[in-house]
Amino acid sequence: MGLPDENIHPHATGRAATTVAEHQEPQDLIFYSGWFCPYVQRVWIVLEERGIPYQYKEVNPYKKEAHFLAINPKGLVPAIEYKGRALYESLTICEFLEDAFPPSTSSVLPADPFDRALVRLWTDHVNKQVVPAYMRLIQQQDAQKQRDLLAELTKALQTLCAQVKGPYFFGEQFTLVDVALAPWVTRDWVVAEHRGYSREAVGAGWAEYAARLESRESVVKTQSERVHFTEIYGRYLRDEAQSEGAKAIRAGRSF
Ligand SMILES: N[C@@H](CCC(=O)N[C@@H](CS)C(=O)NCC(=O)O)C(=O)O
Repeated sequence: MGLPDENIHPHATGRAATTVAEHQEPQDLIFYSGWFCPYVQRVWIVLEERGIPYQYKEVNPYKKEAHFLAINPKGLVPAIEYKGRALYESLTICEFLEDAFPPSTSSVLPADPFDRALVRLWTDHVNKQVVPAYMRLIQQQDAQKQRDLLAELTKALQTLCAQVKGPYFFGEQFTLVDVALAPWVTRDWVVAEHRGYSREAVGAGWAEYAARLESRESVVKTQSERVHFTEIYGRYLRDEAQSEGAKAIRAGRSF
């Protein structure tokens, strides 16, 4: 029998399903996606923000199918194929899209080199401080360790919160910092419902900033229905904490 992860809902739902349906035609850029994956959503947000033509292909990365391992030897989504060449790692792909499709009307990096560097600096903070704290908080079963991780996550977000210029992180422009963070903001209800997280506890203006990210059109268009996330996260949170899937996650597999 395979891992339960192989049995996740097979395709996007809600607004994301409409977006998938609009991107079935062959294009130079093929986007290998898993509808549920926050790293995938980063790339998807950039594709939608920038209006880049792409063909959507759904992959279940837990199946480790040969055709997909040929695209990404790590077997992780997201991945892309552009004119026959493959690339993976969410932020690397986002940067590639910026370089390969030079900004005409929209861009997720500022024009000024110093500002670009600052955006990369804060994107790194999201990736190295916020995301690991969030992921470990969901997986942790021990109550005291959960409290410690909640404090760690809140602190990492407070550091960001203090820098938000508004309406977006870097001001008027919706940048890679917002892109890198948005998928975890749209999923923070999981830690709010099960781990005591509160947007208000992060600091003044955070709840408003989070709501702004959540309602950004590119974020809305790439979001599936909550019920199907509950199926996935539920097994790490409560009764199924001892399931094979949960053990695999704790053993280092990512989701
Ligand atoms: N660092 C990678 C992480 C990608 C990742 O962990 N994707 C998960 C789904 S959310 C995956 O493909 N997991 C399959 C596995 O662990 O076997 C990125 O930023 O793209």
